[in-house]
Amino acid sequence: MKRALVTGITGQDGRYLSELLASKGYQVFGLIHGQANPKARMVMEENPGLELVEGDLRDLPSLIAAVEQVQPDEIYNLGAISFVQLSFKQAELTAEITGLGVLRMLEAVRIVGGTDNNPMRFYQASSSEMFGKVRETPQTEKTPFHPRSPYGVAKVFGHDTIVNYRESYDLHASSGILFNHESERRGLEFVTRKITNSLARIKLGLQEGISLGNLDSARDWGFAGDYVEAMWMMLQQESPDDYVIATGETHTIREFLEVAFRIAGYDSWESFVTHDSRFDRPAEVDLLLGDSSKARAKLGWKPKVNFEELVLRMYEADLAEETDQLKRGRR
Ligand code: GDR
Repeated sequence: MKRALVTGITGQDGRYLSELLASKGYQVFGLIHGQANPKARMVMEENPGLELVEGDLRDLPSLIAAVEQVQPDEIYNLGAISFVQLSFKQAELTAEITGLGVLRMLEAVRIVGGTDNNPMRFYQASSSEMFGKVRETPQTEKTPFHPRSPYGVAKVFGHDTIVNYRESYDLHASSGILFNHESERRGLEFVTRKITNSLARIKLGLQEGISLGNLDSARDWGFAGDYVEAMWMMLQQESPDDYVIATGETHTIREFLEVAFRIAGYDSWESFVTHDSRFDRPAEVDLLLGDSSKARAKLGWKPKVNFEELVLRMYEADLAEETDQLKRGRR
């Protein structure tokens, strides 16, 4: 039975990935910090075979102990402060966890090691935010980075550290440069879920409108469930490498609003949306569009859920959830 250690197990991707790995027969271990982490119970209920291990990406000894205890075949480093806007307010903490956390995990792997015949394989969650003020469109593995937030800067540090450890110590360490990936499990602070959840509440008469920031930025949005498959595929390769994971389609926030409101049965969205400068960012990433030809050719990966289907499934899940809460008198 293969053993996988996943950091960020309570996040959207950690939850999809642990289900995928369990379905493939892995014993999955989730790194978790904090004694009374409220999300621990949720992930245990979703994935009863999961085992939780104490550890904190800020604390190398705890990571060494976790890797030593679990002896994983594969490590997926998904743990991060992942909300770009928050990273402007907590820049140092973001560098500490999203950036240095990668270095610490790699050090733990290097120190504990695997056997020569079975070295531990490492996946790093790199991000399209690294492209920031994009130098070319579409973006590929070769496009230079120009991050626009403390989060993006920290991810570039993590990404470069993966390359350096791969070259220095011959580690089987791969990076997935994942473009935005969403689902009904997305946190409510991210724009897609904020829109679908607010829209469901508007439909049920629980909310009047939505306050948003910049509507003109464009993102290459895919479905998170498809993207965790790419993570696993990368670690099944003979050699480690970096891969862009994206749909190859880009849409503005406006277009997301248009599709979502149309699905919900409205003719237009404009009268429901107001601008709130609190959601504007000091520096913005205007346009992301990924070219995932390498992953498609080498891994045989391709996205299964398209943009419209993604918006629909998120809206329907939010409508069902809000309706249920309403019936139970919780709204
Ligand atoms: P992003 O995702 O920053 O691309 O990073 P997010 O959904 O937060 O923002 C997308 C775009 O929407 C604009 N926007 C708003 N964003 C939020 N959150 N709230 C608003 O009210 C709002 N109004 C407009 C933003 O300015 C931005 O242009 C995500 C994260 O998951 C990262 O961790 C990950 O690495 C990248 O995707 C790929």
